[in-house]
Amino acid sequence: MTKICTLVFLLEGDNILLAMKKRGFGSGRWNGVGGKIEAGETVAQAMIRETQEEIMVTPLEFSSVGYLEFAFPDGTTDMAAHVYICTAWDGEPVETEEMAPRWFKISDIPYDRMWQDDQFWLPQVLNGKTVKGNFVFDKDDTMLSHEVQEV
Ligand code: 8OG
Repeated sequence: MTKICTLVFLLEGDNILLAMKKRGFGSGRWNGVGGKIEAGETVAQAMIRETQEEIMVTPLEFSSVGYLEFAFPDGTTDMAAHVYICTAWDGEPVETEEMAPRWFKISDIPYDRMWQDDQFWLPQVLNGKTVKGNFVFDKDDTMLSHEVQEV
């Protein structure tokens, strides 16, 4: 069984919003905002709901920029993420129990404190490309292989 999620990055000029995940899967890493798509939701509805829940912002203008699969053959559940870029929203990002948001310069993205796969696809996405990716991880969340295609 694969847990299908959303993942969105707010962009404003040369800046990208990342959020520190404070608890659960992926905690201690900077990432976009998102989570599991619930039954009965479209992907976009799930992306909007998760963004409201995690940083109290409502995405207004956004585009779909990728689909990523994360396999954990030795470990827990496989994951997949529909990736979005958001360029207009309602509200100001605020910290919640789940995430602490912070703006970064796109030139200073802290890839060493993010999931290891992000350096292989986020630069393309920020250059306007749409990507498909497949990544394999071990049980300690170390990336074993990566495959990224522009589509
Ligand atoms: O519901 P939960 O917070 O556990 O959802 C996990 C979030 O983490 C979801 O937005 C998808 C995202 N995610 C992974 N793996 C990876 C990854 O390797 N890189 C990035 N950037 N995000 C990931 O599940």
